[in-house]
This record gives sequence, C-alpha cells and structure tokens, in this order.
Amino acid sequence: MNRKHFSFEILVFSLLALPACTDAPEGLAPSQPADTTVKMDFLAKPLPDIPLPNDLATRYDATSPTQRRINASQLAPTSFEILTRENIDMLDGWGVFAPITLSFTGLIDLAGVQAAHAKDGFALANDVIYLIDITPGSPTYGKPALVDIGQGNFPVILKDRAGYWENDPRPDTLSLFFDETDEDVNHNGKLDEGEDTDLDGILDKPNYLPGLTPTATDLAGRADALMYWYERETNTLILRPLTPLRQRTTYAVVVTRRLKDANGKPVGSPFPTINHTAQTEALAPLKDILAAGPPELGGLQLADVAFTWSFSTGTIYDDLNAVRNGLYGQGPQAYLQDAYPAEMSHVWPVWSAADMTATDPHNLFVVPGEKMTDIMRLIAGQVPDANIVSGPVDGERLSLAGRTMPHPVPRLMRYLLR
Ligand SMILES: [Ca+2]
Ligand SMILES: [Ca+2]
Ligand SMILES: [Ca+2]
Ligand SMILES: [Ca+2]
Repeated sequence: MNRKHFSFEILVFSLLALPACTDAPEGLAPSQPADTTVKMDFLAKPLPDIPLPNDLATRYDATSPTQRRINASQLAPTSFEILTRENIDMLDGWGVFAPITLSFTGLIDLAGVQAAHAKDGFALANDVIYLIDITPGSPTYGKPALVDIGQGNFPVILKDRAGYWENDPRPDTLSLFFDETDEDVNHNGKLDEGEDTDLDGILDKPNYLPGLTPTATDLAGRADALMYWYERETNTLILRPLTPLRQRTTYAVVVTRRLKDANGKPVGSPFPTINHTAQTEALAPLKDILAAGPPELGGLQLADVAFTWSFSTGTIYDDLNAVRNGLYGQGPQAYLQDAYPAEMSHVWPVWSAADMTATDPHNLFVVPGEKMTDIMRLIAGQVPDANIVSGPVDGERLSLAGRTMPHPVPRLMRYLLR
C-alpha cells in the first residue's frame, strides 16, 4: 500500500468513526470544584508534570510480559539522560518500592497531613490519601498498602555533609534533595540581586516542617525539622510504600477530600471528573471497593474522593523464579537441571579461626537458627561420616581449632559439625 492510499484509508476510517466520538468519555464520578487541585500538565517541559508512577505514562507493547512499557521521552539534553530514559522505556511496569509523587497547584494543609499520617501509628481510618490494590484476584485486592508520609522510615539526612567540593553553594546542607537555605535575606518575599546564591532563579526557602525554624548550628534540630515528604518549592507530596508492593499489580492512589488546601478547603481534581478518563476502566474496581464502605478506610465513599489515578507495577522477580524452576526441571529452562546439577562442592566454616583474634571475632557469619537444622540434615545426607552433635548451650564458650571463642555462644550455634 502506498502512503497516499494509506492516508486516504485513515481519513475514511476517521470520518466513519466520528459519530461514535460525540459521547464524551466518562470518569468514575464528577469532581467537585476546588481552589487547589492536583497538578496535571502534560505539556510541561522538559517532562510532563503529572502524578507518578502513572499508567498514563505507559504504552501498549505486545512484546512486553505485561503488554505494557513505560513511555518516557527520549529527548534529553545529555547522553547520560538519554541512556537512562532508554533503559526506563524497557521496563514493563513501575517499581514496587518507588516513591509516589503528586504536585498540587498550591500549598496544602501540611499540619493536617502530619496529624493524619505522621503521628498515629499507621491508623488508616483517618488517612487523607490511600494506596489501594485494585487488581481483581490479587491476594491484597481492595486493601490499602502502608505508605510513609512523615513517619520517619526514610530519613534523607546526609552522613557526610562536606563531600561536595569547595564551590558548592550549599556546603552545609543536611540533604541533597531539599533546600535548607533561606535566600530571602531582606525578607521581602522577592528574589533580589545577590540573593540567588545557588543560581537557579528560584527564591529558595528551607524545606522545614510547619512552625520549625532551627538555627544553623542546631544540627539535630535541623534534622528533625527537615520535611522529606513534601517539597514546598513545587508543592509536591511524596509517599513511600513502607514495604514493597506486589509485582504485576495495578494500584490506585486515592486522594481524598480529607486532604485540605492551605485555607482548609478540600483539594480537587484538575478534570471535571475525579480521574483522567483514560483510566476509568482500570479504576472501575475502586467503585466496588468503596461501595462496601471499608472500615479500614474510615468508610470512605466515592463522593469523598478528590482525585484518583492508577499505576501498574512491573515484573520484578519472575526471572529469578524461572531460573529456580529450571534448576528443578520445570518450565522453559528445564535444561538447567541437567546442565547444573546440585552438588555439594565445599563446606565453608562458619568462621575461620585464622581470621579471628581473641577480641575481634570479625569473621563471624550469621545463620538463622531455623535454617541451621535444614543445612545440617543436608550435610548429614551428603557426608557419610559426619557426626552432628549438639554444641554448647547459651552462655558457654566454645572451643574451635584449639581456641576458645571470646564471647558466649548464642543458641543458634548449638549445632556444630565436627
Ligand atoms: Ca492515619
Ligand atoms: Ca528578597
Ligand atoms: Ca535559588
Ligand atoms: Ca534551589
């Protein structure tokens, strides 16, 4: 087919399809008006400004195990970034342990977020934002995943503050991610000549928790004040899954109307609906989940949702599973069983007497107690003259190769091959 003919067919098809397009795509529910909304700018440069991870930033790929690939622009100013994005575009879904970021069009009620998330021991019913598994059939379907928003599980304090050379405009900062400097020396709220000490064109302010203004010499106070779950400069909320999510699973991030803006009004959606209409189908299970009014979500209803979007995690450990199955003679790599049969080649000492001094048993390897019995059974089966004995009990000291261990022996070392 020549190009002209092909274009003509597309035109005809488009014309035929027109009447079907007059019905506007529908969202899960209409959104309510709000002064401050989630930010969604697809045309922002250098990259779209949208909540991430997000399946809107993926594309269909029949060759992908999940039929999905991340779709990051490969236009970048440096070859390093181009290479990085090329690699990102090979992923078949989003990370299971990656931070989740969403920007707002204005400042949000930080103290409210803190009260709901940072100080109540992961009580979920009052949370202002949820991360919910919406994959039917998944073992955690309908359940909220725990996220850290200020509970302190992901500190971002630098161990070494002075490692960034002599022309670093922020040699004293505790964080590589967030600013601690107040550039507004004359406190007029404007960037005046000489104030932009890091030359980024932005009037930087310390990214501290509401109400905290530690002095420059108060390192502990600064560490406590540093807010790692919200970036004031871009009004970006940062959630981090507390434990890895499930692979190949679709999650909804649900921003509730419990989340308020700086004036105490609920935040809203950038669209007439509470979601981007391209995700209505993926988010449909959320309707059923919320219809049940789950107590763990504090009885959250669809009408309480300000905005929601979905993302799908990629394949994380299937390659390891495939190798493991192959070693056991199963699956497409079953040849591995014969190519690399399991055999006992060497028994390594739990510690090496040669590497040990009387005061520093630094060559000590730790084996969990429950694994030890299995290991010993395996050895007993392979080594006919192995004599497995019960070693010293807690508190006793053990002699090995003529030397006495400097510390009492923990219970897990009671089994000893001699
Ligand atoms: Ca809470
Ligand atoms: Ca100023
Ligand atoms: Ca600046
Ligand atoms: Ca800056």
